[in-house]
Amino acid sequence: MPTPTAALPSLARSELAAAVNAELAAIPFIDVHTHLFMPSLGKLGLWGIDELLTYHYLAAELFRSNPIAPDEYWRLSKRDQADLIWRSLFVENTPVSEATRGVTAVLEAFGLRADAADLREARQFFAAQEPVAYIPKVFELAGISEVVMTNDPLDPLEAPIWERGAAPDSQFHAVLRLDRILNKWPEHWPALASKGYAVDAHCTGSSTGEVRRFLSDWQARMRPVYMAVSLPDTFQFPDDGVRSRLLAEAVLPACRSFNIPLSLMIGVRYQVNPALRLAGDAVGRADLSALERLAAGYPENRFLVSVLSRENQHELCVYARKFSNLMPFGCWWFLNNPSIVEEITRERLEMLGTSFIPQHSDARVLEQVIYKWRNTRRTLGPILTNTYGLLVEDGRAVTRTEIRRDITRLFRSNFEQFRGAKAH
Ligand code: FIX
Ligand code: ZN
Repeated sequence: MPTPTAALPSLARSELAAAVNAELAAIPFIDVHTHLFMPSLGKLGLWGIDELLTYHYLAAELFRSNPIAPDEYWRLSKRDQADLIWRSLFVENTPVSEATRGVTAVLEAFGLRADAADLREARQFFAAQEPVAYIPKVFELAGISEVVMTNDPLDPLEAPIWERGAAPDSQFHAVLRLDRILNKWPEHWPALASKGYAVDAHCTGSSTGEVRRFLSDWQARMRPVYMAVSLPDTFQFPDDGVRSRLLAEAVLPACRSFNIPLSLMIGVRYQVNPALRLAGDAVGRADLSALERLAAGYPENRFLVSVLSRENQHELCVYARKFSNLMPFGCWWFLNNPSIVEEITRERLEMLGTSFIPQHSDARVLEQVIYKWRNTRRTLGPILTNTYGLLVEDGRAVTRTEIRRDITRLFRSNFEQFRGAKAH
């Protein structure tokens, strides 16, 4: 963190861009949603060129530029998948998409050739990295101080590591992810029952109380900074289904007792093309009146909210103006492209001032934070400069200290305050 300085003189309009970009570069951000894993979670953590190239965003793009059938692609080794993607999207075609250009930005950040005909040099470099020493270097290149993970207590690979005792890491904050419980109860209630929680197929009787006990056990184990769930575009609340009952009787009371927010990521159309596996999800406009009823009905709860449909963004801003227990965050997934990030961020600044969280990376592979945060800074610079320029034009001077305060609020303290009590 830059050392605090006394208030600096007001800036001329011509000085704003340099001040904004310097403060964006100097302030380490908190990445409030990723799929990265702390070192003690072992091989769950993905890094290196083959993982970067086989990211599900790039797999989806491959099938548009190469005739290979998905089933045939999935039968290839990870190395062969990466070679095919490199050849198809980076050699035979120009890597102009957000996700392909991102890989070139990572290579450039490490001084590696982004126009190589093959992956020999890149593989040699990444194979020589030692993860624990490497992570701080990657975070420094990305300009982030810490990331928030996605941790699934019912994941058969991850849960046992936590149950054996995973060493915490101050740069990786845990999150209790609830998709299997809230969205797929029929498939997953037996896993809870097998662990001694008295739940049943229809979530009746002691089930919601037992889910609350399960959440309590995992809160003690993980010390999560929030709980989270991804929700379909069809999400309704309340309805007469299991998810509404679990939210009302287990999850929301648990969040209140732990003093942590619930993150709602709304608007996914799951597996519209199952052949693409993780790349098979799409987007749908959601009915955000469900969010209105949650925010109004549970004023003691705090909700981090990201919506996947561009068409839902403006109404999310309006709801955030009505309910201060809503915190819009990020330009999620298919929205994390400069053309859309600009639209969303400008309307948030216009309607919410600096009381929102502009971005998260959603990184699944460690080095992705390098390009995702470079892109955020590159997109945010002109937007903030323009915002301050309008303010100067309308008669209010701006100082460097104020710009530093605002960027710190947007990318650090909004989250730190909204998450509530510090993780133990
Ligand atoms: O639900 C989520 O956390 C989504 O971000 C992921 O499921 C999605 O695959 C993703 O990585 C988007 O960027
Ligand atoms: Zn995610």
